[in-house]
Amino acid sequence: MYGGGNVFETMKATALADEDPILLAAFEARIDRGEKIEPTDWMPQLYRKQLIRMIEQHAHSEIIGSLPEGTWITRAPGFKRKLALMAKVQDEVGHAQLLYSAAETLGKPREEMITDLINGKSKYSNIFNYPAFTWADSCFISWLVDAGAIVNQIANSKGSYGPYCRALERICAEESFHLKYGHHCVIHLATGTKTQREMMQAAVNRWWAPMMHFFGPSDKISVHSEILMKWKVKMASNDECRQQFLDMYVPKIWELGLTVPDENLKKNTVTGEWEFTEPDWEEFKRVINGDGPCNAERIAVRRTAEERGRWVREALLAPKAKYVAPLA
Ligand code: FAQ
Repeated sequence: MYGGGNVFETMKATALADEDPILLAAFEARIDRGEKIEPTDWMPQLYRKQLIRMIEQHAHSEIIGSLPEGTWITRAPGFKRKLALMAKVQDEVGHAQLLYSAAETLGKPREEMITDLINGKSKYSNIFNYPAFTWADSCFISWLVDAGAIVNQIANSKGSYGPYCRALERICAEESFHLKYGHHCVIHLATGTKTQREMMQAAVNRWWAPMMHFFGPSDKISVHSEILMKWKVKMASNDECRQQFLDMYVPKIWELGLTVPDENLKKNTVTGEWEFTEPDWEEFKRVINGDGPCNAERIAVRRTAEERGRWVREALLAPKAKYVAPLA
């Protein structure tokens, strides 16, 4: 049972009332059989709208997500770390390109998506609105934020919309390298000098709350989960992903001698579920609605990049310039 409750029911009823019931039933039967829906297939407007919203937000998250780590490329400790981080950041931007292409198959032009991002109309992941103060913050992102992203994306790559699933498969393959790189960086710090260990612990302390928010609001209050899961766009709920992440990574964090800043965090041996302090959903709402520590900075950087790249886009789209022979 998801928290969208009445809001969701009203939205769904209004949006689906105009659809042809026979086409809708055939569409849902295809989804139930596990078939992929392709761009030229019939789909309800609500499916299209939800997919555009989710894929677009995902694309923005990749592109904005490259910023906190991107600032560490020149300061990463040593040539190998610089190279690896540069490749990772480049991959993240590439993921955004794949996702924008997948969203475009649903009819929203890329330019419009970018405009919505830089005008603050579209959301992107909460977690990239926090500052990466130290090298350890960058390592946390590379290991644990990528880990969280993989949990969600592996599940959704088995979903119903062909272009999104194919993009996710490729993205997950690359993210798994990021995860190994990030884990290696964290192991190095967590098993290093006292200063390195303290720096890593401070990063875990700073990033834990945003990481718990990362999987989205609890199922009780999630708005879109019900319809997205019914139509197999989301293959695991927000709480299921959060639980899977805790199950896979808390033991690994503890194994490194690091602690998690939540005294209520423990696995209930009877239910097998992790128990934790309820995340602060008011802070989450503030951050995703533009009022986090770095929202303004992130959008400003993106806006500048758009403006600086304008001449390249215009040159590529301009009719071929006339060749003028150089003077003899
Ligand atoms: N941040 O009803 P729900 C990455 C919004 S990729 C911001 O539960 P839904 C790679 C939600 O949009 C990370 N907003 O929503 C990387 C909705 O607002 P709306 C991104 C959030 O869609 C790693 C409202 O709250 N991954 O990290 C968040 O069913 C390292 C109600 O929520 C994806 O995008 C949030 N965390 O579930 C890059 C995966 N959570 O639109 C660089 C695909 C919720 O009504 C470095 N997306 N909201 O105004 C999804 O799986 C889903 O969209 C969820 C949210 C699970 C994120």
